Amino acid sequence: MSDLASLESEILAQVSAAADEPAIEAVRVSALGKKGVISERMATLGKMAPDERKAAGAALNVLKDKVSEALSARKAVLGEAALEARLATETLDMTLPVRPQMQGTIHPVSQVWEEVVQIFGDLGFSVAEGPHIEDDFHNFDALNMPPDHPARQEHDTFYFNEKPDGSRMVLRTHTSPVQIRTMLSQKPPIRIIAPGRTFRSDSDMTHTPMFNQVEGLVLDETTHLGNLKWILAEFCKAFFEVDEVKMRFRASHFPFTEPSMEVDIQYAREGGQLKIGTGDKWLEILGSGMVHPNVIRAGGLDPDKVQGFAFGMGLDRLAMLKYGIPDLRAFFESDLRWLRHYGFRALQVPTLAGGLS
Ligand code: 2U9
Repeated sequence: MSDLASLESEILAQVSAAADEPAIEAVRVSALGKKGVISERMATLGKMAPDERKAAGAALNVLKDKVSEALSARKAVLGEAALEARLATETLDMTLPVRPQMQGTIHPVSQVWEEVVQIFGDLGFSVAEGPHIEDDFHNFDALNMPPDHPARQEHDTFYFNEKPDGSRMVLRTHTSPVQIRTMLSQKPPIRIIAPGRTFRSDSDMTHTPMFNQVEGLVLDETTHLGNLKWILAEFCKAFFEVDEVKMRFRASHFPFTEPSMEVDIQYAREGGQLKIGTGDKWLEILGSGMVHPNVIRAGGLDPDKVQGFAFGMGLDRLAMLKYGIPDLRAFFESDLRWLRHYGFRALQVPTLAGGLS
């Protein structure tokens, strides 16, 4: 047997004997590595006569290819065997019961928020949003609430520290600044609702320092009180999911509307639950009115050309009424038992046409 042939059978025997990946790698290094036997033979080619070098070089290259192929093949066989061994030990017991998964719920305020957005969306309103931290102009001045207005007092409103110019930012006390911003940035006709968080320094069974409101604003050239009454009636029927609802509009006063009206709906108490749409009791659900000319002017519009109505209601209060939830404070305590009890499985909201979407 030639020298090269015996080297070949020696290396191929080592390859076959390699029992795992490190062993294969060791064979590779000893044969094909920089100081491996084949590489060393290659290094001697330079000293040979040209004819001899040609033949010996070709033979060494053949050997190199054979060894590389043998190494790859052995590696594949070992890899396959290792996988088989792993699969044999790592069995999965498909009969084991699955781990219980915690399922969250939709907060009643989120549910009611979506319901209100859906209903007013069906009525042609779009949703507007704005910052929670506001300046005096958008939260008070523009809404016809002069500096001496009681709502601006320290104990009613959350104020930030004074800025160098002496002004103070506030946590918005209503979502009305959103409508002012919309008036200043869009041309009438305007038909928007502004749902969102609001903040007042207040806390008892029916008041929390943070609460959610939804306000609406419609402005164009001819919008009148009749339109307001129709929109609110359609909203109440869709929201409380009843065919008829009796409403009462009581004269009231808000700085930003003139005339102003508080709106009550009729209800009955049945088995400790409120039943909306029937009965002989009155429940106040919202405030409304025709937008005050001063507010239209502050919004950059001409009150001789533009008119319309606005309304406001508490989203949290709507949730309490519709879903029979007694204490407002519990809404924001993140008590899991409360959330599981009053929360919703998935968002399903009533449409104006009736039914759920
Ligand atoms: C603009 C012009 C007018 C919004 C209005 C009410 C009446 C109202 C309360 C209901 C319960 C607030 O959450 S609550 O305490 N809101 O009674 N809100 S009219 O009037 C506006 C708003 C913006 C530019």
